[in-house]
Amino acid sequence: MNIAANPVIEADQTIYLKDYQKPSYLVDSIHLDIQVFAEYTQVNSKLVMQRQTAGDLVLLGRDLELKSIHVNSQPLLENQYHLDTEQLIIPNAPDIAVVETSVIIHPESNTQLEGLYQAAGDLFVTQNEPEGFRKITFYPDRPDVLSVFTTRVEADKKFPVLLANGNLIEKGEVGENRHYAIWQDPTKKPAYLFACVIGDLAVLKDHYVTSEGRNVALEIYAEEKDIPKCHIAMEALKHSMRWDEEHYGRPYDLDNYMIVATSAFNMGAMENKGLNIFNTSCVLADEEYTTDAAIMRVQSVIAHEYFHNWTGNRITCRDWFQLCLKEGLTVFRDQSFSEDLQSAAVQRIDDVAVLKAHQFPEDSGPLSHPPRPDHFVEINNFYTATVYEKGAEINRMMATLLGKEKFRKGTDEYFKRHDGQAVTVEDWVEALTAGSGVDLSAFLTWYNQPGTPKLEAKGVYDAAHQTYTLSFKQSLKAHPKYPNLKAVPIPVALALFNAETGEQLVLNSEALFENGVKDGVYLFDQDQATIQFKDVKVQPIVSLLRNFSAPVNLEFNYSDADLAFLLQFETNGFNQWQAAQTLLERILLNNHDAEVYVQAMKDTLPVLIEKDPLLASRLFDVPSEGYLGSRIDADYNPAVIQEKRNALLSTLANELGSFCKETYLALDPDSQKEFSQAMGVRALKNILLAMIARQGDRSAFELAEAQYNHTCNMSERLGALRVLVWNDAPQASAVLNDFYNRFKDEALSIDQWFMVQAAHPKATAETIKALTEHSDYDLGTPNRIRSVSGGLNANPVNTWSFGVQHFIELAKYLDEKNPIVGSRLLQVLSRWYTLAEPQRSQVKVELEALKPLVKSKNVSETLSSMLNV
Ligand code: B3K
Ligand code: ZN
Repeated sequence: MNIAANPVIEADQTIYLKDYQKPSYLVDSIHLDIQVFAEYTQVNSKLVMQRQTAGDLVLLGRDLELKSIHVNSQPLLENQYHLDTEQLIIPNAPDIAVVETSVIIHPESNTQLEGLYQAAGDLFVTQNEPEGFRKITFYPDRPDVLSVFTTRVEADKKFPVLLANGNLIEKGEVGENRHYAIWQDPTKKPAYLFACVIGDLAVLKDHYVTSEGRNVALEIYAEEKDIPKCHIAMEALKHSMRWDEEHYGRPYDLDNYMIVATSAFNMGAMENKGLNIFNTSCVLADEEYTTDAAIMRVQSVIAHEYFHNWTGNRITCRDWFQLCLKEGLTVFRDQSFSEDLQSAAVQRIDDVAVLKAHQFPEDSGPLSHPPRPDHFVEINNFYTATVYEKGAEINRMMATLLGKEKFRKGTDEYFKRHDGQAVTVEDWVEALTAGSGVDLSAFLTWYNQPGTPKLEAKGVYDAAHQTYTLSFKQSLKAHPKYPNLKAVPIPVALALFNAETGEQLVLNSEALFENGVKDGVYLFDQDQATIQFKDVKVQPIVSLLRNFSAPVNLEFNYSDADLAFLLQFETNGFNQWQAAQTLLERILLNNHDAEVYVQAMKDTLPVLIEKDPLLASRLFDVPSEGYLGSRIDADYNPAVIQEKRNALLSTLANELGSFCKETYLALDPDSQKEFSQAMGVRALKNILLAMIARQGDRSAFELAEAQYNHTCNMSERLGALRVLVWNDAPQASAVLNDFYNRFKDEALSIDQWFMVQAAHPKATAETIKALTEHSDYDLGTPNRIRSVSGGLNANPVNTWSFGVQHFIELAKYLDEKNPIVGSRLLQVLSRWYTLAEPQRSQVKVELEALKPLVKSKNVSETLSSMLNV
């Protein structure tokens, strides 16, 4: 009997992209037989393998107890193979080898939530991306090995639901108490897309007829009480199916599509072929129990996983370095889908806000890496904002440059060329180039180098010659590991406005053409360049990077008055928001006067609230303390930022005075027909309520209490709860108790209850201790850990004081129990080196002290990168 235990970290386990080699064997088919028992699970597998290149036959396996192994029906003697903690190697294997293994695994004690694990008493699920399948059976577990899977699942009848990918081809009984189901997936797929589910769940059923006439059975599995909360996800699924047909010409290819919800999940969801597994937080949506933001997220994640069926599943990645090929493209696709669901400008604002709050800091610190990394120790550490969000931006830039029609021709070519294959980023860019007829090869530079480019621009108006000259310069901060940084192609969407009237200028199209400005987009792909607009009869104000046409840091010599002008007159909602953000950042970080912003808001809001209340609500977004901290590279003092931000919030509350209360009282979300409009009104009301409270107006508490009590909508209830709790209103503890009692059986709502308290502006170490000692706190449920840790981290003063210990303790505890989540939580501290002394050195000592205590590749790699500044 051999046990492949957890690997011990060795000196250098770095894997390099340049070392990629084809697998020596392919797998034509795999038959899996998974028998679940209370104390163990037995997995028998039969792989039909064929030699492709010279070399040993290599099967990867981790934490597997090998009971038997046969090749071409002959038992393999111990001296005929090598087994270590990570792989089983068979030298001199025949060219056609039928490999049969039997192993024992322990899903019932798998806390890492990777491979097959028991998620709750009555539920077993899998998570195999990127390398979980090797924890189920021995297999060439790499994305470029595609095979046809047949799966037999057997379990006690107390688990009535037995699911795997593909079509159900047989089911039956095994003795009195056990039963089985056999599933076959006709599509070849890599092992990371394998899934099975064994449990006791209820199901919501529907169906969808594809553009090709295929009638697809749709099923969402969840706990019985949660089935009513699955309708929004079901509608979003049908909508996504139609959307992908209409926008990319991609119909669904199987007769069923199943989604299973579980609360024990490390991330949002997983796109297993025809059998998605979702975190409950990304599938359950209901106005009474979950917020508007959560409802939007459910729709976008449902779409994201569905869109993977083509971008990820039918065309997959050759190796894990290419992760952003499927993730960047699929995020771009889900963002575009969501832009159709609500105010497109607000969707863009929210996506860019995430990019700037997470990806920009990541890319300027020790965890910076190219969207396509060229080396890693633990691939799970590379499911990052850079791979996902910056990856999406690269696709958006190419799409912007090509325009709708050519982009579609490019994607059509990609699907035509590579359906059924495991490919690279180069294959994608080449197909787009061939299909569109536009050479996009320069965009590969974006994939291959790290860092956020700085885009410096200057504008000069010459009234005598009626010209407006714009000059551009791009640069990247030097990076020790990437000495040859190159200029990247930057699509700059722009418009000129008449400074007197606020109207957009219609420009001389011939001159635009000469300058290379097409459809309002100038492609800046040199280190420096200048363009000139002619016949500009009035002083213009330029709006640059409209809709955030490239993921760069823009520096332009705007006056505050110019920004106020853009806040009011830009017709691109994203750039209105960007102007507000720049003004607010200047007030907070460069001590500019708040008056210009306040006046611009007064001038803009009355009309905008009528037209687009959601966009109006976003114009109030005062950059968070965390975001502001990420803009500071040295001598960062979180308390100073907090003080300035609080002062600004008070100024705004006072300056906007009676406007807030009058508007609050006049707004009624129930009078809106569209969900997105009602959501906007709710968002606005919550902001205004917080402002009224900040003015010190005691009636705010009564308004909040009334809002809390007279609604069935979670966004309204939570908005009111926050105002009462965060301002220590006399009603605070009563509403907290009420909320708890109302929702005690609703895990997602209770997550919010934890978060509100952890994010209290005056939360102390004791507050957090009390929450983590609460009987509903559970270190086995990532959602619950994130609710408290996320709440704590909303206040960087806390993060960088007692929070340091909190996150280090979590990383230590999770290092063995759940290293994926442990590594992720530790990253909260990655900007420690920007702190002012003595905090900087204190945190460094604590991080150094953690080093010898952690063993997982996940946490160790993150920690050593973090310390390598
Ligand atoms: N592809 C999965 C992510 C898997 C993460 C593994 N640590 C979800 C998604 O991006 O759709
Ligand atoms: Zn994805």
